[in-house]
Amino acid sequence: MQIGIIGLPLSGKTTIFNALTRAGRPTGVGGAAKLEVFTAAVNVPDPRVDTLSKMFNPRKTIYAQVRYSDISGSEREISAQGFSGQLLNTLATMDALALVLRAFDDDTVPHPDGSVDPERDLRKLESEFILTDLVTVERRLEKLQEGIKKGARDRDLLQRELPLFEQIKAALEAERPVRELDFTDEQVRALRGYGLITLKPALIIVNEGETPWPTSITSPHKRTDVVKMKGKIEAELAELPADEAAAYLADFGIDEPGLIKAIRSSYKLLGLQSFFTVGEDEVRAWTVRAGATALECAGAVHTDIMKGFIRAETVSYDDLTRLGSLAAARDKGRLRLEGKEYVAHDGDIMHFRHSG
Ligand SMILES: Nc1nc2c(ncn2[C@@H]2O[C@H](COP(=O)(O)OP(=O)(O)OP(=O)(O)O)[C@@H](O)[C@H]2O)c(=O)[nH]1
Ligand SMILES: [Mg+2]
Repeated sequence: MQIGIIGLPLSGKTTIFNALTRAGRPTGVGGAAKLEVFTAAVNVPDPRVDTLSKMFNPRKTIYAQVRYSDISGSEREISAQGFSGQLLNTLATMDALALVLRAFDDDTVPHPDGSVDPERDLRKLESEFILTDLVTVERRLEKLQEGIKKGARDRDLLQRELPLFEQIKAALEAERPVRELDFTDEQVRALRGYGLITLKPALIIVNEGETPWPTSITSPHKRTDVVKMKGKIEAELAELPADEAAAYLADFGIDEPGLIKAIRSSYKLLGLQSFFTVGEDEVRAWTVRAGATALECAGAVHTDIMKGFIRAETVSYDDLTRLGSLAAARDKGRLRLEGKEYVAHDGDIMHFRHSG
């Protein structure tokens, strides 16, 4: 899972990136001359993995990972001339976007728009994204119409795509991001290659600085979420060992580190869940889409396991931790043998029996 951090100049993108990844990148540059992307991977904190690791005492404990990219130098493009192909290509590779909004007042940090106004900044960002998508969609519509007129060989397919892109165009013209529309699976597949920015789930990060900033920004849609962070403080705390940092949170009025809030929210936005594999060698978290079948889970581990799939020995996290061991879970009949079509639950512990 890769999340692109984007926002207006000096909104605190790099500060938030540091708070999320402990990357310690220099901040406060403002208006980098060219597009630069820094990516860092972080372990997804999951107390269930910690508990399983204590239980099995494995040689290795492997957490799921999320990658964040600090996309800097995009501001001129956001503010003015439209997006470059390079920026569009970068955004296209992201699974979701984190939009950082400045909601801190600080005389030492110049404000390009004169005052702090996260609502205005969000509208500005969204309308730039919408305009960019509109260009993409209009270009596609022209191609579709041309292909249909010329009697192209895939004419039927083009005919089916036409109303889809017309619907999207109408939404964009009404200033609605594409993520707010509902699509069938087939439509989602059809849209995949176009890199529509406003189709990507959006995690809005309100960077509220040291004091809470009242804001009316809410999550209007299932593919949008809002998280508040105290960027500067959290970036500083990220430099400390985890237990020390935890001790300071309450002092700063932080109920939960942004790192955890952002990751939880990203899983929800992207419709993801976890399952675990356990053993003496390794306890490991895996990420799959919510509603994944046992066969898809097997595929996440290895394609060979998927191909030779026989059964998935499955026990829920709650049952396993309540009963204390796999043997006890088996005795109590809580360790089930599931087939390919079984729909995995978040937190299932799975062991795949396979041939080959
Ligand atoms: N007081 C305060 N200052 C902050 C906060 N977050 C960021 N800043 C400051 O704002 C300035 C810009 O922060 P950056 O994280 O570099 O912002 P950016 O969006 O990455 O900036 P560019 O990439 O240069 O456009 C720095 O001086 C930060 O220390 C905050 O929560 N409170
Ligand atoms: Mg920056």
